[in-house]
Amino acid sequence: MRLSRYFLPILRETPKEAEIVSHRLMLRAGMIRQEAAGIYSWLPLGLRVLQKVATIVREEMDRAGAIELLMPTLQLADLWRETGRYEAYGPEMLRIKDRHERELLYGPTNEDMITGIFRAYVRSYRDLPKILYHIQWKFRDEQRPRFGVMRGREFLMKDAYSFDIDEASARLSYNKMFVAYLRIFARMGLKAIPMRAETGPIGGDLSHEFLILAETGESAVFCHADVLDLPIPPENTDYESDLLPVIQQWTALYAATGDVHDQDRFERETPEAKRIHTRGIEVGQVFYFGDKYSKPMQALITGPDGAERPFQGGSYGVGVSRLVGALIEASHDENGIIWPEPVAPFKVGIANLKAGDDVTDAACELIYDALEKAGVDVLYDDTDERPGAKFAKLDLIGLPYQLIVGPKGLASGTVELKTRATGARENLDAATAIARLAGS
Ligand code: 5CA
Repeated sequence: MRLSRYFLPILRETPKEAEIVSHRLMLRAGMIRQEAAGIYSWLPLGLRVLQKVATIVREEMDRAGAIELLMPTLQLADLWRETGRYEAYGPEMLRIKDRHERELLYGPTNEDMITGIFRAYVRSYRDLPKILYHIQWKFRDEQRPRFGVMRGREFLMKDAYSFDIDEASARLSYNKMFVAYLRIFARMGLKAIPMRAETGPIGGDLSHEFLILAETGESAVFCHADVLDLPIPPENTDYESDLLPVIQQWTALYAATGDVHDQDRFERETPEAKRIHTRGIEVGQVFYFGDKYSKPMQALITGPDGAERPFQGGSYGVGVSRLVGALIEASHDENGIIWPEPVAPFKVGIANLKAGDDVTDAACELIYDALEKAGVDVLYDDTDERPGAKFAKLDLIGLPYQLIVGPKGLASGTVELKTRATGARENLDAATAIARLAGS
């Protein structure tokens, strides 16, 4: 992409309304624009990150055997009346009427709808287990939308739902999602810790929240330091094998959010030097809730014994849009964002230090073409801004690499490759720089 043709509205001023660094940087870097409280447009740069996050989530869900579908954002109120949640959900639910005075709502979650879908088609234990998921916008009329996309009113969620014949089998589905979550966050370069959690309005008796540690997080967290260094299940994990040892390893050490924290137990189980008490950002949550929805909705499955029973369910959410903010909270410096490579909007930015100079332009074009052909996501700053402004912009938007191309270097046959995270700079000939960027 050529910057001269791109849409990257960088803000010079630090927006006053933004309280935390990720919100400030997302606004300044031209990633999002607020349309109403807690409601954002995703500008091109932000959208690229959102899509990369969603792709990682999708790949790991598919790997774990979950199946993607897409449910609508608008739902009939009658569906929610079947489970009693229409009344129970309260003012967080956005209620809407269509032209026929039919009551609708903008979905804050989809347990009721997916149960309706399942009920319509699946009758036999032979069709189980199943895990279905979608990546769809949700609306929750939060009392205090804040921190940009971290606590929005409209936000993108991946929500998965599991269907099993009995509790033992449902726990296997829960474990699959648990393992998939460990992989999802690790692939983005995040250390997300599963913690025992409250179940809230989703219900159920078994739940873990996945949190990344950050001072700006909204939840108090307490955990054993060693949980930060546990191994992530590998890509070739067999999701049909026994995953319990992984779950046990990850749940053996103390880790709890403030809501369920037990100080005595924490002190008993964790040596003082290992006690971490900080704040965290919830990036995902998994629930096992049994027949909470299938029973009132009469979503019945015939078991091997011929008897009908409600299926055993669980639901599994990932805050896809929240993750974009959380990633920045976890990775930035005073100059801007530092994207981990798997979620970076572009892998490399080329800075042409003397646009209009034939030799420099030609070298940049050559490098740009070669990188595009090699399939590298590249942003080429071909504008005639002065070098200092170009460097500041590239630092702000946080691409993992910068390729700095100017007449001086070219005279001695080199370009400069800067690594954003470390600030390391190397002078290389263009071919080596291209090979390096195309290779890793
Ligand atoms: N139905 C279940 C799981 S499928 C559910 O709704 N779970 S949840 O309420 O925990 O939400 C799932 C994830 O969405 C959370 O872990 C969080 O990362 C994200 N999330 C929740 N509320 C918001 C919000 N207001 N803004 C941005 N992300 C949110």
